[in-house]
Amino acid sequence: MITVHHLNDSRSQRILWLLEELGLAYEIARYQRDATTRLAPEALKAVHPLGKSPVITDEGRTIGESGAIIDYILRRHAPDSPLRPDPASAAFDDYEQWLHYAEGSAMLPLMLNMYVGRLGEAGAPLHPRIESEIANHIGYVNGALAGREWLVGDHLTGADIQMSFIGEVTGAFGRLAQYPNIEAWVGRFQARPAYKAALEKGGPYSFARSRPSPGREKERRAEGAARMRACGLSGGVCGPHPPAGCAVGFPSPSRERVFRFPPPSAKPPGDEQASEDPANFPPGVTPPDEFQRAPGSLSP
Ligand SMILES: N[C@@H](CCC(=O)N[C@@H](CS)C(=O)NCC(=O)O)C(=O)O
Repeated sequence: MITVHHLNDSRSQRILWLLEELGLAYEIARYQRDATTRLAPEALKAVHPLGKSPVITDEGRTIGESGAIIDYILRRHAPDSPLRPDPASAAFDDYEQWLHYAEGSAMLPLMLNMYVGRLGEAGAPLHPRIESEIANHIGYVNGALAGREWLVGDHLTGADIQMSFIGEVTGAFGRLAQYPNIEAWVGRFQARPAYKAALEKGGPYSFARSRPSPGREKERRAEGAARMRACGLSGGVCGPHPPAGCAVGFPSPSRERVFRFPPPSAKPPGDEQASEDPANFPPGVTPPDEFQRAPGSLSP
């Protein structure tokens, strides 16, 4: 039986989705990210030397890399599934391209955006190149989806499942509104019963939820800045005002966030109790979306 070594809130979610689409029996071995760094636990290295997820084990074999796993499962366990085009067809060539493209090319500028964003001003010279590569790649995917529901042919294939993480990360960075074909496609695949079943089995998956579009982000910044002025603070924005204090932060998903309690009136500026943990929002207060990811995150 296939075992999916599943790291919470990660790319292995798409392998669970594939298995649900196919209706194959499988087991989940669960691994939990470090709460601060979001890195995988050492235990994953006992399964595969890289210690990354997804990894599957099956009949004595260990397979890593999402694209290879999707190929393996379809080839060995469901060769006639419509999720895998006929290897003799031109559609199969497109399908293979997407399987490789997702992690081989499209993820790179998205990852760079996350890592370089952590450098603050020091990373500024790299941003134009990163932005143009995001526009290049995500624009390419958006163009490929123009006038069609799925990436290959007229139905869902493993290519959509492999590429789904690209669409979802684009959404998690608040960029989907710029790419309406991707946005519609993400909505389409997230509505599938098998996708939902996989979510239930996999546990909380933050990438399923898109952040507000840049237009809405601008409004939220303005609202946050007004709350900051009301607090007599500057240099960030304020989340929805907690009853017991002030939440100060920077809304960009790529910038460091700091949360400070209690309100500045209770302690002199610079001496506030600082916490990077959204859990430190007062009881009953939900941190705004942009504060959900821990600033020490080193892995999407
Ligand atoms: N290209 C690989 C990427 C695997 C990967 O980096 N997975 C992340 C989770 S999305 C991971 O395991 N991160 C934990 C860590 O690096 O410690 C694939 O698609 O399988």
